[in-house]
Amino acid sequence: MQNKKPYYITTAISYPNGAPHIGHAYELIATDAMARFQRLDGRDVFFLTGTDEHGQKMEQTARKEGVPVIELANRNTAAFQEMGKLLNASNDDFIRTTQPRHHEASQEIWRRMADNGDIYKDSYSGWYSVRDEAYYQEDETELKDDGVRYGPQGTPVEWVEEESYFFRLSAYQDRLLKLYEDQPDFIGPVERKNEIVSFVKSGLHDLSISRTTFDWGVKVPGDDKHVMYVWVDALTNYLTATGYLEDQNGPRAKYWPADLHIIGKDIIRFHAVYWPAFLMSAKLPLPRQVYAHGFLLNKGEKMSKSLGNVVGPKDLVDHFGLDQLRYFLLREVSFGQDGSYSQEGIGNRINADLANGIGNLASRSLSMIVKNCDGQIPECGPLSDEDKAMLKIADEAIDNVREAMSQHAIHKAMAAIISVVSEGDRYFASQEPWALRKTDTARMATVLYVTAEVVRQVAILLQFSMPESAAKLLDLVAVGETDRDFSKLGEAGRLKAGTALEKPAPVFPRYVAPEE
Ligand code: ME8
Repeated sequence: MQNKKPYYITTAISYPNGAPHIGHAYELIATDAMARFQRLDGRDVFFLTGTDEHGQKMEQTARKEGVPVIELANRNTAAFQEMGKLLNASNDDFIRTTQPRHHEASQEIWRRMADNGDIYKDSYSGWYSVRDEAYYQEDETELKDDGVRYGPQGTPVEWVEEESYFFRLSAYQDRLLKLYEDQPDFIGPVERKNEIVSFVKSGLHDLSISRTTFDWGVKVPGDDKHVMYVWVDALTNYLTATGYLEDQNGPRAKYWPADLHIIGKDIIRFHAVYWPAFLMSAKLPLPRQVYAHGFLLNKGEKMSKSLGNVVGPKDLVDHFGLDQLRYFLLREVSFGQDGSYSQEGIGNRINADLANGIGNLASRSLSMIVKNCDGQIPECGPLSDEDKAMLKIADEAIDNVREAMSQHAIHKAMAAIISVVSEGDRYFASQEPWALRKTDTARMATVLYVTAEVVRQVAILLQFSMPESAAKLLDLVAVGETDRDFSKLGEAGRLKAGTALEKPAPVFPRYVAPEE
C-alpha cells in the first residue's frame, strides 16, 4: 500500500556506560507496543532506538575501567542490541551517536543555530552533574550533611569553569510557553507538562553547549578545541536517522517531524525545553509530542546496584517468558506513572489473565471444535441475542483500544482487550456447548463458531503487546498471515466455516513459583 500515513516514534537513546537494565527494557517494550499498534492500524511506521555514546559519563566510566571509550561503547551497545532482539523489539533502525551520519547531522544543526545568531562564546562557571549530564542552577542544588552537593535528581554535582559556547535559550522563553499553549498535547502526561511550564516560567538561562576539558564528543564546527555538550548531539539523533537535514526529499525524510518521543520522566526538561528551542533556532519543524513514562521500581523501591535488587531483563525473560513479561509491564503499569514489579505480581497476572483467561478460552473452545466438528470451523447458524451481543462486544473492542492508545494509556488498552476475554468466558459458560452437544449440535456449532471468532479478534488485538503468542493463537484459528491487521477485525475478517484446525497446543502455561 502506498498511501499509508507516516508515523515516527522513538525511544530515548541509552547511555552504553553499563549493561541495559529493566528500566531500559520497559521503555523499549512500551514503545515497541505503540509502534506495532500503529503498524497494525495501517500507518507507515518508522521506529527508532539506539545508544547515546558521547559525554563525560562515558569518558569517566571508560577511564575507571581502563579501556578506550569506544571499546566501552561497542561492548555495551552490543548488549543493548542483544536486548532488543531478546525483547522482540521491532525498531526499524538502531542509531549510534558515534556514527559518521550522526556527527554530520549534529554539526549541521549547530551551523543552523549559529547562522540564526543563537550561539556565542563566553566562559561557563556553574554546577554540573556528570551522572545526569546536566547543568543546574545553584538554587536547584543542595549541600548535604555528607559535604557533597546534590542536584534535583539526587546525583552529585561538581563545579565547572571553562570556556564554552552558549545557546541563547533565554530568548526562547516566550516562544516555548506559546508552544505549550498552542499545542496543548506537546508534553504529556499533564504532571510533566505542569512541571515544565513552571520551570520555563521561572526564567531560562542561556545554556552552555560545548566542553573543552575532554574530547569525547562531536567536534564543534570550526573550533576543534570544543566538543558539543552531549545533549546537543544526543537530541539530534532523532533527526539524523531520518536524513532530513541532509535531504528533505530523501527516502526517510517524510518521517520528520516525529509523532512521538517516548522518554523517562527524568529527561523531560531536555526534550520539552532544549529540543524544541534548538529546532526553532535551526528553523526546523517540531515533534508533535513528547511523552514521559514513569520509573519502574522493584517492589516499590528504586533499583540500584547498592540495594542489590537490579534484575536484568534477561533474568526476567528466562524466568517468566518474554510475552508474559511484556504483558505484565504493559497491563500492570499505568503508562506515565511509576510502576513496580515483583515475582508474585507477575505470576498473578500470568495466571489470571493469560493462563486462566485467553489461554483457557482458546483451548476449551478450539479443542471442542476439533473433537466435535470434524476438525473444522463449524457453520454459524442463526444468531441468538446472546450471540449477537457477544460479537458486538468483540467487534467494537477496537474502538476502546484505539481510544486508550491515542492517550498512550496502554494499560487501559490491555484491560479493554482482557474484558472481551471475560465476556467470552461468561458467554461460553452460559451457553454450555458441552450440554448442547447432546441436545442440539447445530446450536453447539454456532456457539463454538462465535467463541472462536472472539478468540480470533482478541488475538488480533493482542499482537502489539505479545506478538509471538498472539501469532500462535492466530495459527490456532488458522488466520492467514495477511489477515491479521486491524482492518480484518469485525465482519471484515470473520472465520470461514470449513477451515481446518489443528488440535490446539497450549499457548499460556500456568506460572508456578519455584520452591524457595
Ligand atoms: O537518559 N525505569 O540515557 P539513560 C524506567 N542518554 N525508565 C528508566 C529507568 C527506570 N528505572 N531508568 C532509566 C539517557 N530509564 C540519555 C537519553 S535521549 C536523546 C538521551 C529510562 O541510559 C530513562 O528515563 O540514562 C531514559 O528514557 C532511558 O531509560 C535511557 O536512560
